[in-house]
Amino acid sequence: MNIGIVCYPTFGGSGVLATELGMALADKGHEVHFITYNQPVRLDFITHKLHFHEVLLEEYPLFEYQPYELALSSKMVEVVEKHQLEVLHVHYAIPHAYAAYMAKQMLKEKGMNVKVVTTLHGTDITLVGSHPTYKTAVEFSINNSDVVTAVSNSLKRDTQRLFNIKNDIEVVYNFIDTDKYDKEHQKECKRIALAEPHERILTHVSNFRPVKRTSDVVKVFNLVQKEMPAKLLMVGDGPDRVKAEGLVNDLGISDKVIFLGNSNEVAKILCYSDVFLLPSVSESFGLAALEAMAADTAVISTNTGGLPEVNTQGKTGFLSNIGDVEDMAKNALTILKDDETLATFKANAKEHTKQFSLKNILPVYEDIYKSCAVKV
Ligand code: GMT
Repeated sequence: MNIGIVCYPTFGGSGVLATELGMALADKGHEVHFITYNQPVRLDFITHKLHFHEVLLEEYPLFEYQPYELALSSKMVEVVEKHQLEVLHVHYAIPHAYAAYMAKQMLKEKGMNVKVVTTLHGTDITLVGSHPTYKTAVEFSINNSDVVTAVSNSLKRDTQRLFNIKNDIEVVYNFIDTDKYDKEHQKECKRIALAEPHERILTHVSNFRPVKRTSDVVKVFNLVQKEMPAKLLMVGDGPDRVKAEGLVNDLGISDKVIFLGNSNEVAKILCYSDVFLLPSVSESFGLAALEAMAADTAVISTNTGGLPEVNTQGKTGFLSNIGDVEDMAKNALTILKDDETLATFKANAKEHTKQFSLKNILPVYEDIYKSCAVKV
């Protein structure tokens, strides 16, 4: 099929998922066209079946805000026409679903019928989308998509609670290319570069937005390192990074915490990890936790949103109430206390990722594209 994928090209989970999906579809022989303002960060190769169309913005002194939706919908029309796309799969409702609706209307005038699949990822519903500034347009775009998917049951429920939704929402879990993580593990894991052999390694990967509660990551680690030798790897960048670095300094643990910034090598970094910390205030799925689990890492998370659908209490890790850093630290220590317990949690985490494998989820999206493409 000829499929257009619209996403944020950044390190955020929705962009990562959309990019991995596009690359996997191209591997299976589909013609995939990414339409966005930059080359997606994880798009590390362009094959003859994988294309990138840049949405260019014209600077004009009158505009205090650039009208991105206009540029995006015009680009969508151009690419659909030129490459005969059957489906536009938009990831993250704002403004992608709205722009896709406009593109669809413009294409109708030209006698073309493109289908719009909207995947809801989380903050587009729970934080930003339901805000009165955007709510009307987001609700409209969801109700006017041909197919709507959500990345967890929790997000489906949130969407139905926060909006007046008239169409069905299909839950399609985020996925992981488990083979990629197996390959990373087969390569020599240079753990010694980051920690002494007797030290446990805890990791956090995020966009360092307030929703991730990165101060709690530092607080949990601080309690853990008081009980056992340990290091903390902080991967990613964002508004709260400076605050987290400040807290690390104040607690006098700078020699034990390494800030690595944004990275394209998450799989490689995770091969060092024993426990992954995700104390978010809201998380519709927690793709970062799934990636950690695929790299044999147990998860300490909050019990919010879709996290209980990914992390299983007492098996792949533990879940605590938001802000309960003492409980999170206690649980981390339970996992890390001896090699045998740690090995069991790591193995369970890895095993659990099988149900979220690319092999299982990719055909679900392919079926969605096929079924909506035949609808008139
Ligand atoms: O985590 C973020 O803030 C980024 C955001 C995004 O859309 O890029 O992540 C959301 O989508 C991810 C992929 O589906 C989910 O794994 C995250 O849980 C979700 N984030 C939140 O709900 C806060």
